[in-house]
Amino acid sequence: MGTNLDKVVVLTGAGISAESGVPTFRGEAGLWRTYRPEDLATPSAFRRDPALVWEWYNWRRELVARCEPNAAHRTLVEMERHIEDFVLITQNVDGLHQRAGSRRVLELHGSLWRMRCTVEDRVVEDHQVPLPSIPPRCPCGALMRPDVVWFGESLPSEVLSAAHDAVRRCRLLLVVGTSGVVYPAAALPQLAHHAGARVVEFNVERTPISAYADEVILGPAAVALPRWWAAFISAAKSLTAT
Ligand code: BJW
Repeated sequence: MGTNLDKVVVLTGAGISAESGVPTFRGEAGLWRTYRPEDLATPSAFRRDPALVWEWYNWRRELVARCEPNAAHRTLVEMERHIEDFVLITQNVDGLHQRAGSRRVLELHGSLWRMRCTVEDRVVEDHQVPLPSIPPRCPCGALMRPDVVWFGESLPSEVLSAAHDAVRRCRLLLVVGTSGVVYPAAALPQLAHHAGARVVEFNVERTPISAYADEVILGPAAVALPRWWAAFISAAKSLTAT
């Protein structure tokens, strides 16, 4: 275990919220087992049937609103407090990192809790569950859409570039609960590895990232991450004491 207490980046995926009760996308109980991404998570699906897409997002907002952050989310809040140069990058749209208390979160794929106008630049934070009307409309009359990144869409360029910068200069990258198959997010661990950072993966199973990770910790994130952090901080303290 390395004990550098600076330049730490964490990349999270749906698996970190699994123990909070938020379904992942892939795997046995994943959303894509029941719903086809091309019907619900693409710009053409939204053009075809905005009400259907909004019904699905409304259901997911209701589900997530009933969930609480878990011990893995809370560990990342602790890490942000202790580590000066710490960056949390998430692919998740559930907002649980922020609800746990993480202050600076780079949201690569947007948020369930924002919507944006399909005509104007207007982005609105909205936490109403259920939504009072579906599909919601902007005051200008145009349709609002979820402020998330669908397949075939570009990631927000400033967020992606901040994530690239952080990953390029980090010394330690923790990758927590992602299948590592959705790009460009899936390229971030490779980028860190090639830049010389130590890559530690937390997952319940091996993924494509496991092939080059320096350490793979198998187990539920809500157990494995707090345990790893307790060992990390105690090793760092004993090093500074000597
Ligand atoms: C636990 C656990 C526990 C369970 N503890 N772990 C280059 C190569 C190949 C393809 C492409 C490429 N570049 C672009 C593409 C196309 C596409 C893509 O990557 N497709 C692949 C699927 C093949 N990418 C895009 O379209 C992206 N846009 C883009 O690149 O624009 C430029 C461009 C456009 C067109 C052509 C070329 C370039 C956009 C991707 C947007 C992804 N959007 C979604 C939906 C967000 C909104 C919403 O939620 O509704 O984002 S899809 C979905 O996947 C969601 C997630 O953020 C994302 C990643 O999933 P994640 O988080 O990894 O979840 P799972 O379910 O996959 O995995 C969970 C993991 O947790 C598993 O490993 C479990 O084992 C583990 N786990 N319990 C720890 N308790």
